[in-house]
Amino acid sequence: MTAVHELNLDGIVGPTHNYAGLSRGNVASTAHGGEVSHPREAALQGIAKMRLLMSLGVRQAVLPPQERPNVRALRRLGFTGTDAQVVEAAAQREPRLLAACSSASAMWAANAATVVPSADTADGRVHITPANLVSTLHRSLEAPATARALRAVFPDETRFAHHDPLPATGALGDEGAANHTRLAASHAGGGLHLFVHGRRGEDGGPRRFPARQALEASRAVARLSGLPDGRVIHARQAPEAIDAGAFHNDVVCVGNEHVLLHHEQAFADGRALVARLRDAFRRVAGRDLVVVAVPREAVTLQEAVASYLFNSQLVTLPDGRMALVAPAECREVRAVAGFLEALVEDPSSPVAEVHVVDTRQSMRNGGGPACLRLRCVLTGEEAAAMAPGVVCDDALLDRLAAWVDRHYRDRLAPADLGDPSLLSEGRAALDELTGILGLGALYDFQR
Ligand code: SUG
Repeated sequence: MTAVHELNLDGIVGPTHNYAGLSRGNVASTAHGGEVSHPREAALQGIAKMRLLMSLGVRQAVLPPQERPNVRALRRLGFTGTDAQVVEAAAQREPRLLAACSSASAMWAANAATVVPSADTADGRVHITPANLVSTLHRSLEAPATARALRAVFPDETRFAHHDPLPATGALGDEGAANHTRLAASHAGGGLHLFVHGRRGEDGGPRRFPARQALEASRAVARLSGLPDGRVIHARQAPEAIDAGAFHNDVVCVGNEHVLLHHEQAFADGRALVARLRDAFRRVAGRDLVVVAVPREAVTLQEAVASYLFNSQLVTLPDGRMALVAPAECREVRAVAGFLEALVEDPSSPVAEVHVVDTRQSMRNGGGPACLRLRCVLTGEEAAAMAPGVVCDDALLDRLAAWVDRHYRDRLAPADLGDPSLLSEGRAALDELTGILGLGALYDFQR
């Protein structure tokens, strides 16, 4: 059981999935703020995506949703009384704060943490650093519960090193694996780690939208993970990419093993970066890096952001070829559809297959297929040391789909967030879920 493989930990979409327009710089979140959402459909789309990945031979596990609305956070903001009174008062007096405290944003597991495989770390353990997500209020509330959930999923401290999230300040803004790509000759080989930031400390950065990831945060995560300098490259996101709506690097770039697919305008000084990556990769992996840089003439940044082409999952198939699991929107943006057709037809292309997946409910909040998963490269022994109940097979996905059908609302309008029964419905659902996943008393309300 030593075979090293990729396992995707997908966030289960929570029962309060809604469109509150909370993320400035995320154009989908802003465009769809105030619309009616469909939590049941959203969660089932996530489960269907996991089924597709499993049919491609990729292993899959789940990360449970967080409790929302977050009554503890509302109490910290001065609301008092019973839990129902807290929610009702917040709905009346601070509906924006209630929306932030009700977001199901923990579903985007690519932002949960940075995970560094044991082959690359000084102590031979997998290193896990939960992201502080301080750039937005609603996401900053995730970190403590994410840290707790990851410890429950990877309980064996002899194999998994859990770090605390970085201090919660803008100067150390960290958004997790969405700005981190591991490149390697194969999953089993030693890796080169590309960390991408949008700014240095508080200065610099784009003009229109905020840059979320700080260089100092990326450096700290690399240090905490025990990565030697020779395995790390820090790169700056191009301000124009952020200003076009690429609030995370995984909106303009995806890598897998020895392949890096990126938009030509993803990075500041992109050509020099690619040259550095090629050099370092040859040294670390002993082979050439395959780089597919998509030029603006083929796909503009706006088309990349509208389609989430680069938020596809690039995965290795059991026979060693690669497949791209792309959001359905890629079929609807003509330039992107044409690019993907040419990519699979080109015999020299590293991508053999494209599969499209419907993640529209999540996409309307700016979260594509890759946002919904946290990639973990694990040895067989490490995978076997995970909490067994979260690792997916068809039977678990069937049970989860039935659980969603039983507990989730069909629709949620912004005004529904003030309905205190959403809290009791959510607790009933999560209480049953921890039983299904065998995670014990994970939530405050269970303790
Ligand atoms: O942080 N959207 C998320 C989307 C995260 C996508 N993740 C990656 N690219 N890896 C965000 O902006 C919107 C919530 C709302 O508006 O209701 C939101 O949080």
